[in-house]
Amino acid sequence: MEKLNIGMIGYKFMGKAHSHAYRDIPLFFPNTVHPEMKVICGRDPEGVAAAAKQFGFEEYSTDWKSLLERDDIDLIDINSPSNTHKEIAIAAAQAGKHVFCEKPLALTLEDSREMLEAVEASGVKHMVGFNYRFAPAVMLAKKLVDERQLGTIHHFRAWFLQDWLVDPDFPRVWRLEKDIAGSGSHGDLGAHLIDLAHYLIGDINEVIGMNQTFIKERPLPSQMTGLSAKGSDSNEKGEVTVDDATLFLARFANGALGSFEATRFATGHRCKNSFEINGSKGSVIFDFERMNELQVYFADDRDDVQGFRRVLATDPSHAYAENWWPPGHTIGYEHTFIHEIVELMESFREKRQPVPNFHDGVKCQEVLEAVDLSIEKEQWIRISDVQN
Ligand code: SOE
Repeated sequence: MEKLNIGMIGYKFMGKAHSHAYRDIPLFFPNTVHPEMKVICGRDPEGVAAAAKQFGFEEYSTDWKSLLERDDIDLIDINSPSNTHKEIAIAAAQAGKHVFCEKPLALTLEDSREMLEAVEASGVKHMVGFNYRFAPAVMLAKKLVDERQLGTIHHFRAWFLQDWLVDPDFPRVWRLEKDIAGSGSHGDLGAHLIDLAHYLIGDINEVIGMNQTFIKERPLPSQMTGLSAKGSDSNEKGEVTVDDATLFLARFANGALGSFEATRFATGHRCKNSFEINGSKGSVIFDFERMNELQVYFADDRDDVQGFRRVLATDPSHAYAENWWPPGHTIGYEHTFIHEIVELMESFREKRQPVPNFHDGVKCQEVLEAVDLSIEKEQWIRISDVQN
């Protein structure tokens, strides 16, 4: 079996999710290329040493550049904060390494374009981490749209609701700093919705948005912490420089209308990534909290049984399901990453680019930027205007 040597940068939330996927692939997808977990890299020697041991990497390093000089590393997997993506991805591509980068691809559209240029110039493979595409129920929705089972699409409405910032004492973590994160709910959650919209419905022509930072200052954290940070004991406060919530409307190139809502202030909702598609012949509803299910409505069902049916996407006819458990035995969040990385591994076996790749990352960044511009100018912005 062909093998691919992985060098990973970053070892927190996404580093763990990707590592888990690398470990599961030989067991559940034995016929694809096998990832070899070579080196994991991070700034804190103790933290990264512990992660290497726990995740199963052969070695660890505190110097990401050293990974690029090694002949035994084929792919650089970037899980570090968004402000590091550009430098690492471009350097990796120039060193001839394949690149897998977490979303959002970059802090700005311009940066993402430079990243795309670099990977294209060096001819390496490139992938961006839009993992929700890989939930089998989402892939079923895509199949129904592509087969025109839902007819002409009129509406796409999507919402990604979290509530981890409602407490004003939650510390000003790096995700709330524009210089590091690029944006707040917009690039973190909205980026997933935009990617799903591109995947399921197609290109967006124009957008208009609004946003809000509800709490403008927060106590500074005592260390670099993530989503699971508890209240800070610091008296010193720092400015929140990103959006807490961003909402926007969109017109798709195919005539459909879209509405998008991304927020970290939806009290009671921990990670509700959902969309609904309404077409002339039917509708579908996906809710990540019930990620094994797709609700499906067909307008030509008999009158007396009209209604949404609940389809459990765990049968052999559903994407990736044959590699898992017998029908009805459900899968979880981590499986979206496993499927995503199977796509990456398959791209090596089939000698093609994986999807979604940096082209999709740039497309997403175009919409993110157009929405920001529309908020600044208080007007509709055409995507073609930010493309030029
Ligand atoms: C945190 O807001 C987060 O973990 C995102 O960074 C992920 O991309 C999303 O999947 C869930 O929420």
